[in-house]
Amino acid sequence: MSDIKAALRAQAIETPSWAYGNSGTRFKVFAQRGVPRDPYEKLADAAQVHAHTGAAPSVALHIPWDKVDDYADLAAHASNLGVRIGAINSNVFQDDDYMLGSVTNPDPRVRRKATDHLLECVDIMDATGSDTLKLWFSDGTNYPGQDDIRSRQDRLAEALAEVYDRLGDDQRFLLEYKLFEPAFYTTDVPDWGTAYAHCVKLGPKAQVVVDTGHHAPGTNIEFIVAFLLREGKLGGFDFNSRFYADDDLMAGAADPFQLFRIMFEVIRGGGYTEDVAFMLDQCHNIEAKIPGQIRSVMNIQEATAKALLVDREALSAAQAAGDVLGANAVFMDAYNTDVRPILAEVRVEQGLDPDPMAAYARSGYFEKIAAERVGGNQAGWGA
Ligand code: LRH
Ligand code: MN
Ligand code: MN
Repeated sequence: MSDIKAALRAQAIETPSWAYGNSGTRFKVFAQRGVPRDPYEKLADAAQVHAHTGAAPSVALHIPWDKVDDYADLAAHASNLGVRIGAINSNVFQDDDYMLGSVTNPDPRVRRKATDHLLECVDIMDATGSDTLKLWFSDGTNYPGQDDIRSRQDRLAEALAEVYDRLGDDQRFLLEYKLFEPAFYTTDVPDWGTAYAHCVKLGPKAQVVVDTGHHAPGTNIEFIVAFLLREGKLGGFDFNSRFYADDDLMAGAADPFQLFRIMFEVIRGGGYTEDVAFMLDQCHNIEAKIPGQIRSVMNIQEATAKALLVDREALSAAQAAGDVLGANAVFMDAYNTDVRPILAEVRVEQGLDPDPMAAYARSGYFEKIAAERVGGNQAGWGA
């Protein structure tokens, strides 16, 4: 049990700056009280999640949503708040120029502009001390014949190679795939196989990131995790949950069993190290944002605790014996364990409140930001 507690104490879950801003769907962005007015305030909110969970020490930025004049100053601000800057997420999807694609656009001028943005993100990594660049491309086509599928792969490869060459020794990029949206016919990086093939060609500093909301319904995500880990190509996760498409709901809310199965494969595959980044990529459209992040962190901790509880020896023995029901029972025993008491103990041992949700609610932080931040409604999807 002490091993499990140590493993839980070591877990770090990165929260995204954009989770703290107003968000919504294309139908409506609902403004909430107290939302941050700038990246500095987003970091302050993220620091609250870390203060109450002890498990969210880094914050992902999204550029240009989090554009500031002085990134070193932003990193110093993070450090004063007890957190640090995590992955830098590029954004080549919100500019009129990108209507027909960014790095895969048929127009070389647009491709240059997009690649320059990615290179600028590496500059921001240098300035903030971030070691991870996250690349997601909305590129694709809507109609058969619209553009040449294969040429678009060539253009993608060319841009990725340029960014790869710009990375420092201790930096890496994670290539994110997504089945569809905003493109509806072809997507240039639609699946893990496409991302994997590009990353293999580039080398060890290119890895795949699995956003749990980016697959066709019914996809066995834990298989993808097992496969990528076995190949040394799993760089991290964008955790969120979904009922239909890329819903960006709280991790572990829609399918906690799937999250457990994923965490089991991470642990089984030797990926429970700082080399595999656990990041949240969520929007809190109707729920309060800071508690929404706290709940998500706790859901991941619970799935992790259950995965750590799997009796691996008993499981291997049952598997070797071909004992189908026995193996499944070992697995389910772990999943059906109530791990909330162990996690509460771990928190108390770390000097934290055993109940982060209640501790945050009692802290008065929300009342303070609601009074102070009048007029704050930008950030993320609401920008
Ligand atoms: C794309 C995505 C990607 C973006 C984020 C805001 O759907 O998952 O990670 O950067 O959403
Ligand atoms: Mn994502
Ligand atoms: Mn997404």
